[in-house]
Amino acid sequence: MPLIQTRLADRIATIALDHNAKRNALSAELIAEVLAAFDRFKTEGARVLVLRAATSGKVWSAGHDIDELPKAGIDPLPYSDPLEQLLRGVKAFPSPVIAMVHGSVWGGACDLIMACDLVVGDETCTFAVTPAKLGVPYNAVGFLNFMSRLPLNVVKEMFFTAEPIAAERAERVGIVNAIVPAAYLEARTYAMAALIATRSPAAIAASKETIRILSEDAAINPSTFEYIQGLRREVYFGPDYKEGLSAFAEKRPAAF
Ligand code: LCV
Repeated sequence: MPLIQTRLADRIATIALDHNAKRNALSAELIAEVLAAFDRFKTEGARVLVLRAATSGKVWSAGHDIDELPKAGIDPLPYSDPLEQLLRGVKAFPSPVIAMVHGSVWGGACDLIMACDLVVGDETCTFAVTPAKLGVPYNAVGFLNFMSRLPLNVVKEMFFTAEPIAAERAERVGIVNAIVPAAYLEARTYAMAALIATRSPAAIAASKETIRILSEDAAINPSTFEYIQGLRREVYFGPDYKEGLSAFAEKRPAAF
């Protein structure tokens, strides 16, 4: 059974996450299907892409598939990680990617939201970043995704508390472009998509890539990078990451 649904109509592509049994966890298998759909839609000339959940359940996506996180002692978010590949795929897709959000968004799925170009949510959407719950040392690019979008104090609140930010505040701090009533979420999202689809795809593709390059331009010298990697290594070799994974597997709160 496919883990996503896809559609292309009026030059608007849709990818719908459809693995509710695992709350649309971003597994390697689901991500491979999404990346293949990106390639297909790029070939078919999609002018805009809507990324959504297939059903209007409580959860948009539960984030990284925790069962696929390496056990302790290995970097849990390497460059080659499927989730990191997905984030790069969204940014590299030549047309705007609009996240349409109903329900809760967790962990790496928040990073996915940050990688999307536009976000439209309804009153049910919430956003929780969870490395501190799992003892995961987040990665530099991931932090930059949040830092280039949100005020630093909001980034720190999200990463230090791991608490969900609800719809009204998510709009106020800038996680989402607009919050609309659930009944109008689809119409509002696809109206925005239809408008974008009438604009110059060449100009938009150049704009999207230019903004990506400028927003990711963070000068850092090799010794600083190695220092950051050392900070992360202490965490994924340490007791917290082990406890975070065990707590999730045993369905109990972590005791750090
Ligand atoms: C695998 C899952 C998951 C899941 N993976 O349903 O950002 S970082 O650094 O932390 C990064 C590493 C990351 O993204 O980590 C993942 C962060 N995600 C979370 O912390 C969310 C974990 N999930 C939950 O808190 C709950 O599942 C939510 C609140 C999303 C939904 O709760 P609900 O009661 O509706 P269940 O918890 O019963 O989950 C249904 C099934 O999906 C699995 C979960 O193990 C369960 O499987 P079983 O039916 O086999 O027990 N599942 C949920 N999330 N991220 N598997």
